[in-house]
Amino acid sequence: MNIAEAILKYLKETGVDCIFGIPAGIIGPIYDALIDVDMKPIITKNEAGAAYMAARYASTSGKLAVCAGAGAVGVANMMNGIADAMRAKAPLLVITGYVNRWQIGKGAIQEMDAQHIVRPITKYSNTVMNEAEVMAELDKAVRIALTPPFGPVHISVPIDVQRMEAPPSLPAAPDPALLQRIPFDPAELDRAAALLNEAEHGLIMVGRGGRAAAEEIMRLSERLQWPIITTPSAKGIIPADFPLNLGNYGFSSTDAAFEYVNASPASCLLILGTSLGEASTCNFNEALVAGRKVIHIDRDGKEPGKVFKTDAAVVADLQDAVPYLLRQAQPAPGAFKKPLPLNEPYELNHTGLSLRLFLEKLSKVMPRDTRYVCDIGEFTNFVLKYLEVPAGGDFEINLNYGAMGSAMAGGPGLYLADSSRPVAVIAGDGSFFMNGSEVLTAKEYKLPITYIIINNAMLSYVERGQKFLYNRTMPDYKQERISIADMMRTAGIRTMSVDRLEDMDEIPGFVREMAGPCLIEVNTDGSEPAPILDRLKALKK
Ligand SMILES: Cc1ncc(C[n+]2csc(CCOP(=O)(O)OP(=O)(O)O)c2C)c(N)n1
Ligand SMILES: [Mg+2]
Repeated sequence: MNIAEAILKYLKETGVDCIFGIPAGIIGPIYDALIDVDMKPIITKNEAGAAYMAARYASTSGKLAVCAGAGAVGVANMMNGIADAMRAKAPLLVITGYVNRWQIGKGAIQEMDAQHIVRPITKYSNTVMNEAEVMAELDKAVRIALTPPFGPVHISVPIDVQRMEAPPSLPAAPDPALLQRIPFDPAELDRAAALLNEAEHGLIMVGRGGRAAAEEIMRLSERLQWPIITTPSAKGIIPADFPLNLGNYGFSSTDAAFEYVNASPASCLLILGTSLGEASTCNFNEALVAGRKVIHIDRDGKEPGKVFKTDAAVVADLQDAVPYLLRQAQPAPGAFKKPLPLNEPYELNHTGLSLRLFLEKLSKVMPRDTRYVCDIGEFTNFVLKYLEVPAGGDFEINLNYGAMGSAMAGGPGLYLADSSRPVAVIAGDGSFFMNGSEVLTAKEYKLPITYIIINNAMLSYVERGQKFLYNRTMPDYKQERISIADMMRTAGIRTMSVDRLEDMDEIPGFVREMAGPCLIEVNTDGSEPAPILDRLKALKK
């Protein structure tokens, strides 16, 4: 067995079931060895797509995702996806090939120092020159990726090393469940419980870390009668119709969430599983915590206290911490009354199709258990505020990194990690033109993903943003309208167009029994004012 084969054998034993990437000469032995193992190669159209797919695969499942490509040209294309995985705390292993050891320094084709280029956006990055050390280095990198806080790791292996005979004994594959256990301090949790019981009114803020303990969080919310607000990354964790869910807070808050944070008697804030990034805090606005006792529980010890001062900081897994609090929490005497609807009524203040009304209707025409993956653009503000994700569904976005095109390419990653529920990508025309070629990867592998493309024929976020910030814009942000549905139809993708809300009634039939991806083009004229002021005001600060 050569080293390339040994690497794949080890990964297979670790539970890896697919590898994302594009082959190249210097990673050839690994792609050759892939033919003989039971692991699905996902050959994307661009390594950027491979890295985003792997990032979404890992960020939604917590499973190790693997991306393999050329050390120079391949890893340069992967950069955005690796950085995305870093901000999403997603366990991603990047394996790149390097030139032969004897060629180093001579100017070989595709010679580039990938190790140091990706170092700041990984938890670990190394080039393994000594064949005796490859497997131990691989094992070390994988364990680092799978130890909370998860993150991307990289190893680079010269092509001649990949071809050499592997040592007879290989490291034992890690047990991810064991690596993920976090011991917690019950005394800190007791302090947190005391603070909960002292406060008459309170508020629970749930971040993406809450995904693992959603049921228990809802039981705690019911026991205390404290409403829940969710960060953009946690959208979909608590069903929209849960009687204590006030919806999204931070970037494009619902009106109800904003109101409760800014004008409620809540004297205690329980923060669960969020890094409190700019997008979750209205640009680190103290309004969230002002005059309140603050409890922050996260499994990443760097988070509690990083942004806001805490009265109790607990480093623990929410699956342990929330049931513990639930056992100690006193039931509330009164009942919280959720204000409905969560947002001010719609007013016609634009021409063309309303994106708000489209999104308010979307979850009623899509399968209830759809997992939405949202890209980055002005439409994102509408999605966060107005899309309601019902019980059984889910939502995924990486707003902390905020890369356009991340969901266009990332959608297949979600489906490959868990094919039990449908996946729908929501993206703009700009995001489509950036990474839309990965729709064809979904076609190649017959992945039944619904791409919902909001086509306003412009980069609306920059068009509106530049106008707001600098009082002028340039015509180049607007583009001649191109029918994305026509383009994709030529490539053999099933498409439909939505020009009026009534067209949406065809969606249930259109997305039934899919044998591959389909695309719904939503044509708007971009004139509807978006709830975008938070982000723009933050840029002005
Ligand atoms: C990779 C990347 N480049 C640039 C940006 C800055 N940016 C944010 S949104 C946006 C425009 C997005 O256009 P589109 O997808 O059409 O959505 P719209 O804003 O029109 O709703 C740009 C350029 C970014 N976030 N990511
Ligand atoms: Mg656009």
